[in-house]
Amino acid sequence: MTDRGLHDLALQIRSGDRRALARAITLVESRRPGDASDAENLLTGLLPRTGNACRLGISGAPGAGKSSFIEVFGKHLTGLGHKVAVLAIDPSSQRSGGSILGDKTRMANLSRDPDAFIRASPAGTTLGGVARRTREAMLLTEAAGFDVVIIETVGVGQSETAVSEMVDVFVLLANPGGGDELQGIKRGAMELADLVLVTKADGDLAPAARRAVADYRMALHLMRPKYPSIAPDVLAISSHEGVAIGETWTAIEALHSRLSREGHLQQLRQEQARGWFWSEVRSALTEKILHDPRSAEAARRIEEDVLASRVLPHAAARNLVEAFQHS
Ligand SMILES: Nc1nc2c(ncn2[C@@H]2O[C@H](COP(=O)(O)OP(=O)(O)OP(=O)(O)O)[C@@H](O)[C@H]2O)c(=O)[nH]1
Ligand SMILES: [Mg+2]
Repeated sequence: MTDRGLHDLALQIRSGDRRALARAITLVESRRPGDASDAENLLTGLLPRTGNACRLGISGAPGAGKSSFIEVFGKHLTGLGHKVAVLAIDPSSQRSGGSILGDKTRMANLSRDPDAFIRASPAGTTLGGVARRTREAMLLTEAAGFDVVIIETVGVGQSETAVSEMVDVFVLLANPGGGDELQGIKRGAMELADLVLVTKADGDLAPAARRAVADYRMALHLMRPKYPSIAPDVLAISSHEGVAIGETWTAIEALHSRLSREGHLQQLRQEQARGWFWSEVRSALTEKILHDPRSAEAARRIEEDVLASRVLPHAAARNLVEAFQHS
């Protein structure tokens, strides 16, 4: 893209143009060599305009009610005058076709709302790659003036951890099962949660949802708190009947401003930036090693030794780095 083209794109994004935003995210996601430097220049120029959103992670098992919740929650927020961006990460490529299709119908109202922006990440990429592109897409949405950015992920594999490492507040959605359901929720996901929402608290499921709230409170009570003196809240919600949607935002807003007031937010974002930086250092080094024919050949040999249990991975890594340094 020409300098002029990039400049215009940046201006359009800053004015909140959703089409320009979508184009910019496509640029960030592109694997074409020329696009990488365009994306970097664009992001660098927009960086001073980022960081002002409430960054929310929303996760939960397949079918927990994420899309239904984001639809009504997002509408609630735009009704309050917020601008809401939803970025969906689905790390399992087989599922995403169906899930994205489902989301289009489940988030029909929100996707038509001029104050909302919805984007699903392309499937079939590594989680690390998806995470980088999602972080960068988040920065773009912030530069475009979206003040609530929701990053949605299905609670499978490591995607919850990846999302929790790029947001301010991590919200876990749980089915109203309690008991056995509770066993099914990974402890790791619970430990990441700043807020647990028990979904589908309506009709026949309402009593179960109330019991589940008590179960989750108890379970969270027994866990190591994320912040000393801030206990994660548990609420029962219904997206179908609009129960506790407003309360959910009130709780998130209160937590976000408390984190900000007490300095936790700044510290959290600094730690995230540090983690991001070092993870990029690791991938840049890996890329350099694999681009150098001799090092790549050494890597292949050393990897074979590791697979055959002839060398410890730790020692093998050290050998490879030393071979690369001297190449
Ligand atoms: N009774 C009731 N059912 C709900 C509610 N919210 C969602 N559901 C139902 O639960 C099912 C799953 O809802 P989704 O919103 O698609 O859940 P999801 O977590 O996005 O699912 P995946 O995208 O497949 O991971 C659907 O059949 C919904 O109709 C609710 O508030 N009450
Ligand atoms: Mg969904």
